[in-house]
Amino acid sequence: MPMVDLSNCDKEPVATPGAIQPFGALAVISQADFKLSHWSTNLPEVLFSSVNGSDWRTLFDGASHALLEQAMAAGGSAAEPLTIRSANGKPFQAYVQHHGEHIFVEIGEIESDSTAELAEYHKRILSLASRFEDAISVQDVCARAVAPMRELTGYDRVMIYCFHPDMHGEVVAEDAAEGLESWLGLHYPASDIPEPARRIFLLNKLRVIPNVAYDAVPVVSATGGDVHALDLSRTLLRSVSPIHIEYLKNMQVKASLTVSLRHRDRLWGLIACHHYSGPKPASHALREACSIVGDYLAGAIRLQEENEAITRRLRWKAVEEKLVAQAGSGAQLGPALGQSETTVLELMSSETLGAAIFADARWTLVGRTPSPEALDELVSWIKSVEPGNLFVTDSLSLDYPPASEYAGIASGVMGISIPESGGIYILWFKPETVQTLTWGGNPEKPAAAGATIHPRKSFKSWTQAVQMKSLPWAAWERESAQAFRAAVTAAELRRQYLREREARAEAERSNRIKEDFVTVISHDLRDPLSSLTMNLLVLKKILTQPSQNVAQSVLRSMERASLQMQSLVTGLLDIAKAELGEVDLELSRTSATELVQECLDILGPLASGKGVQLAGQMPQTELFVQCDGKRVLQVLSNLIGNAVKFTPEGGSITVSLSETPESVGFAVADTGPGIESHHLPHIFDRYWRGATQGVRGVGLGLSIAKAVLDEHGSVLNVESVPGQGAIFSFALPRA
Ligand code: BLA
Repeated sequence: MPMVDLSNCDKEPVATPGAIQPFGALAVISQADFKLSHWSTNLPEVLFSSVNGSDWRTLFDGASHALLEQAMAAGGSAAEPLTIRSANGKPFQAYVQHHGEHIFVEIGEIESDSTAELAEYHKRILSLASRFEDAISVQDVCARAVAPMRELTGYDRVMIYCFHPDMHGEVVAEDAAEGLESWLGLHYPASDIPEPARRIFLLNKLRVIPNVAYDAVPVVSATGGDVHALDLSRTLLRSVSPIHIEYLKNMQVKASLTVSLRHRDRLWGLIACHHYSGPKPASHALREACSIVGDYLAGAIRLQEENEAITRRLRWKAVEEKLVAQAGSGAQLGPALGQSETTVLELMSSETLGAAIFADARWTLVGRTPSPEALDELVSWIKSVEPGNLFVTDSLSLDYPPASEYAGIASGVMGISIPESGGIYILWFKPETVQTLTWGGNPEKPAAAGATIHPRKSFKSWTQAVQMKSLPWAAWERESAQAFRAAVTAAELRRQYLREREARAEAERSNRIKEDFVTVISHDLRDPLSSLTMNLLVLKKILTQPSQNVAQSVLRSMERASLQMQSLVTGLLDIAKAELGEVDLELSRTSATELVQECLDILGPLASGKGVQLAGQMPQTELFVQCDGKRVLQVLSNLIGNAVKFTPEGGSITVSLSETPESVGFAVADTGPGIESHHLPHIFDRYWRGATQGVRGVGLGLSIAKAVLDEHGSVLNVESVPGQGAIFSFALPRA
């Protein structure tokens, strides 16, 4: 059997059937000219008077003209019927109402003693309403309503039918005559009550079908116009769509009365009353009573919903407050929200079994979640499909197939993003819940005969497994997520502000320390050191006698020590100044070739003294760079000095220059022991000495070299293969 397109149900002309049910007659008067524009073909027969042209007055007696005119002028409302008489004096009830360009006059038999009936209903309504007072839930309210409602109306079955967010419905309460099979808990697809029918329930609270097996009475137009243009949605008599009649007949229903339960412009559900034992008229008093019960019930449901919402809101607000306090306690955001006493999981319903927080570039996971790698991919997909800050689905793998791998963990996902705070994501997960909905009849199989759609014949329940789907996210869960998003955004902004303030204070503190350090070295240490060195030199000059040889040697050693100290102090000062940004480079066009040559000249003797070969490798043409020559010389001689220190006898050191269009590269390569890779990150630390004990001053020299190159906007690179040597290199811009 081909699948039937159920969206066709939405195309049924429900509001404009061009016919009425036969429990009354209809006269439609044009607002423009007060002429009769349409009437139901049973009108003459009901009134025992013929329709003559377009003058509606000919239908009624003189006294009724005034009554009707008054009602028409007043705008009309169908609430209270007027008693009018036909031209030959027979009394009728008439309901007059305006809608669009028309005035609708619905005419019916006079009912006996409506007032007494209504008084009786009134008592029952009050007692029914008082039962709602101590109800504890929506479910409870509905359960309390059905039996009194059945007693009051006398129908064989009274159900409360509630619409789910996708507009499919469920029977949430039921009271039925003995012997009837229960439909409580059954689900029905949205197409059973198409959208146009639902829309009418927002305008017209009541729908009465006193006899399902009726013959529709056509409506005709005085001008021969299209009767299907006439909107009958506000009338009581509007004829029922044949599809729905067939549906009711399939259900063995002989008469029905339906009352809408609405919250302003939202159709919450219906009270559906079925009668199986035969046709059942609904008097004016009964309709009024049902309408009032509908109002009470809708109000009581709303109250419960609001109570539930308030309770939930209070709970989640308390959770939110705790979470924000935890987040503000200084710990990182992820652990604060996911690994503390209260976690983000508690913001959602108990079906939410996992949550993941992405903050500070890492995931913190709570409960059952996909892996961090899967989460990275999921988030980038969400970013590509949802530009907003909230993403919600209860069937993730439908749009995102990779998620079918972890449907058992995350078929439902709700996510919030807080891009303002450095890209924070919080996701919540609901597992796949293979829901077994018990449908009243197979919703996908209405019998299709030819091009016409017919409703199902079988109402045997069957279960439908909805796979790869989680339980839906409730409106309050979205609300909770969004409120939490706002709270975290505010808290994060505040944290960022505090963090920045702290960092600023820290930077100021460390600068002050460096400044103090520079002052101490430059004055308090350097001055006495200089004077010491000077005095040593003087002493050396005075002590010239051979007997003073011992003293001489002591002096020489003191001199070496003091010179070394002085160079150390100068070095420290250089670094401190460089870090404070106080080095004034004297940039000029300098010959790189000459710089290297100079270094080779200075350090050549040192190298050959150690039995190490020192050689230059430079292009023929002289290369020029933009730099502070004195300082770069310091750097180069430092690097070469180190190389000499580390290279064992017989080894070699090569100082080379290379060129690119923009820069000149300097490299000092040695054949020493090299540097272990795990030492590489530390060699620029100030006092690092490497594994080779006893060789002094290396660390400081390299830090200075690095600082000087930093100032030049250059970087000191090092490569080394342990056992084969090391290469230090840097580049300077060409001049
Ligand atoms: C109308 N269908 C309705 C109404 C109800 C239901 C309550 C409105 C009642 C009324 O107008 O009197 C359905 N009734 C139910 C259900 C239960 C119940 C689910 O008691 C459960 C216990 N119907 C179909 C299909 C189509 C369809 C497949 O099953 C479409 C092709 C159409 N239903 C349909 C139409 C109406 C309707 C067109 C409007 C009838 C009208 O107002 O003219």
